[in-house]
Order: sequence, then structure tokens, then C-alpha cells
Amino acid sequence: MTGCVVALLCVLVLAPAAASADNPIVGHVYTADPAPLVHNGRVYLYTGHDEDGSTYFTMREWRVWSSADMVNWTDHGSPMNLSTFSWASADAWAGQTVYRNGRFYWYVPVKNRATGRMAIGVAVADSPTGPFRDAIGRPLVENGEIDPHAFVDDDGQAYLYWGNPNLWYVRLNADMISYSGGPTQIPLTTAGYGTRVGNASRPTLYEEGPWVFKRGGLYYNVFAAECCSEFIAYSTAPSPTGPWTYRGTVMPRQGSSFTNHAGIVDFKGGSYFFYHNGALPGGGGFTRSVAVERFTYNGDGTIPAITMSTQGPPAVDVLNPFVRQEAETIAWGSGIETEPAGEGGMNVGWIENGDWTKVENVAFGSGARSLRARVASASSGGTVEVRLGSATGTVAGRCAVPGTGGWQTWTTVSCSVSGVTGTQDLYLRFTGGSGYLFNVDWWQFTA
Ligand code: FUB
Repeated sequence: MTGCVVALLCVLVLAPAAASADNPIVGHVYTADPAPLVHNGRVYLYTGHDEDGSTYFTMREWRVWSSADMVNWTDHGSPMNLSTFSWASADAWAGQTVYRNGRFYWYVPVKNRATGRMAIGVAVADSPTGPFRDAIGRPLVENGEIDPHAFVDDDGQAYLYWGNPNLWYVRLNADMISYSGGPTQIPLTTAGYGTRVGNASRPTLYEEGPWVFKRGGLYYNVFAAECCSEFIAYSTAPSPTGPWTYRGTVMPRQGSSFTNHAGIVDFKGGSYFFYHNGALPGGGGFTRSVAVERFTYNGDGTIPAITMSTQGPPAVDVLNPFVRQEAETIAWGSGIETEPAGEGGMNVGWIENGDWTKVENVAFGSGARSLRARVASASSGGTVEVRLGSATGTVAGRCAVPGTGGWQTWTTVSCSVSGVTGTQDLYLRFTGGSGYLFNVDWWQFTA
């Protein structure tokens, strides 16, 4: 993110009114096109990445985030980009990941260099955070349309849906990287997908971004409707191939981005609706940010109208400070950025005097005695301040960070802390001289 955007962001998040804002989910890069996946007690969030200052859908990589509590999100960096697909030339647009047979399959639309058309690629990984590799070395399917979404039905039959301006599906084979039969067009009738007024070539509301799932025997397709600007609508059907019935609006037009993009999962007893908007400083239609709301299905299975908020959902779990926690697991960060760490994973970097990270709902129980932090500094270091409740809250401890001779030359520092009990929002505030101070890879309290 540019210095200008970071400066604006600092002003925004240091203002008291914004201090509790948890939406957008990510503050240090622009994100778009959310695709959540629940796996082994975490929700993994696959997104695109809008480049800073973009004036088009200038997107070169995808990003992965994860959370165990819906408020603190771990930055897993970018395990997949355009170069993953040797045949792709541009447009790392809206994809989605599913788990099957012990593997993770990430379906994405990209431009095929050879044809100049949008095509659907599929990458595979053994871990939800990658690394991902091109599963077949060529497009899985290509018809110039975008926004793939895979759904595995209870009987094991998998489907890949995609399309703009049309809506298609194909029956995936069990290997998830080939299909049987050909792409089939879903009839876009006004009964199935609502009525768009004043556009003879697109008579229904369906625009793009299908998100198909099954709940209580009913199949749902939640999609971006009627560009531009888009709202989110949905249809239901008694089978994965229809016939579809239009059900109405999920999220109205809101949020300074002329596109929106839906993803829905159930996680730890709640239902969550992911979307994007232009809420970050410098944000807009090409500099978007992913956000999330909790919702409850109506008794008859219909989806209630959901509006964007800056609060986001409440925490559904506490965070354990007595095990190693990644520095890039945060509810919010002020001034910081992230990068791949030489010791693996990501680290928080580009830290300047006064920057901070916030970790919500940290369960200190009967108390913490000390903090250890893994740090590196090519300059003269600084201090990690342990604060509680806010970035200006009580200082519970200070860990001195020395120069280590390099931004990836890591050492572990520790310091005693006091008054750190109960469940609190933890702020790590970074202080020192001018310029970049140090990097932080992870931290851990001792009980
Ligand atoms: O992010 C690029 C495109 O914008 C996506 O493929 C669409 O769904 C829209 O969000």
C-alpha cells in the first residue's frame, strides 16, 4: 500500500471512533472477491488482491487468510499468482477453493495468453495455504467467461459453476481436475433469476460470481446482480442443476465499490456472509476490501437482508497467548505491512514509530508473567510495548529490540509483564527512532 494510503489509514484507525472497527478484515492490502472455506476448525479466506492505485481490475496474485475466531485473521501471504499458470497472461480474478480427497483445489479465472480470452484454471495443494501448483498445465474450461465456483454434492458429484454474462455448469469428475459431458448453460429466466429492467440483452438480474451451496435439502445460488453497481441476490432450486427460483436481495447496493462478490459458510455455530466494498482509505471499485457479517437464516430457509457494517461479527473463540502466535495474526494493524519471513510464514514489517497491531479476545486467564517475541532489525531496533484495551492503554511491559544486522536476522527477546489477566484486547505498540525499526515474526506469553 502506498505511503499516502498508509498515512490516511493511520489517521482513520487512530481516531477513537474507528478503533473498534473490524471490517474490512484486512487493512494493509486491498483484497477482493472473498471465497471462504472451513477446514479443521479454521475458516480459510481466499481473495484476490487489487493493486494499489489501480484504475482497472489490475490483479496479479491471490492471497490467503485464516481465522479461528472470526476477528483475528492470519495473513498467509500469496501462495498463488499468475505465474502459477504458465499459459496465463493477466487478470487474477475471482476464484474459489474446495477440499476433496485430502487436497485443496483452487479454481480461478485468468486470461489465456494464447487466445486472449478468459479461461478457468485449477490449482492444487496439500495444504489450505499452499503452495499451489497448476493441476493440469492448461485451462480446465474456456469460453471467455469468469468467476468459477465448485460445489460437491452429498452424493459425491461435483459441479463447477461460472459465468458472466451467462451462467454455466459442468460436472466435475471425482479427481476435480477433469469433467464429464460438456459445459451446460443454465437458462437465465426471469422466474429463476429476477427481472432486469432496460437491458434487452441481459433480461435477468444475474451478473456474475455464483456461490452455490446446499442447506436443508435446498440448493442456493448467491450471486452478484445487475451491474453497475451490483447488489447481491439469490435463487434456490430443488437440485444443483435447477430449476432455479429467484428469491430476492441478500445485500443491497452499498459500500463505494461498483462490484460486490459473495461467499457464505457456517462456522462454529454461526452463518457468515463475506463480501467486498471500497471502505479502506483510497478504496473504490478497483481498490476493494473484503468484509464479513454474521447472519441467521430465517425459519423458512430464506436469507435475511444483510447490510455492511464496520463492526463485523463478534469473536466466536478466544485466542491463547501461551502458545506461539504469529505476529501477522491480527484484528487490525496500524501502519504495518507484511512479507514472507525467512524462517517460514509471514512477518510484520515496515514498522515505524507509533505503529501497532491489535489482537482481540486474548485469554490471559490468571495472568501472564513475560512476553517473548521473535524480532529482526537491520537498523537500531526499538521497543515492543505491551498495551491492553487500546493502543494508548495501560503499558503492561516493554521488550527492547536490538539491531540484529538484518531484516531477516532473527533473535528472540523477552521482558516481564504485569497486570495482564483475564480476557483482553492486546495491543503491541512499536516505538523507536525514525525510519523502519524492526520486524516481528511471532510472540508468546508465559503464564
Ligand atoms: O475482481 C475481478 C472481477 O470483479 C471478479 O471476477 C468479479 O466477480 C468482480 O468482483
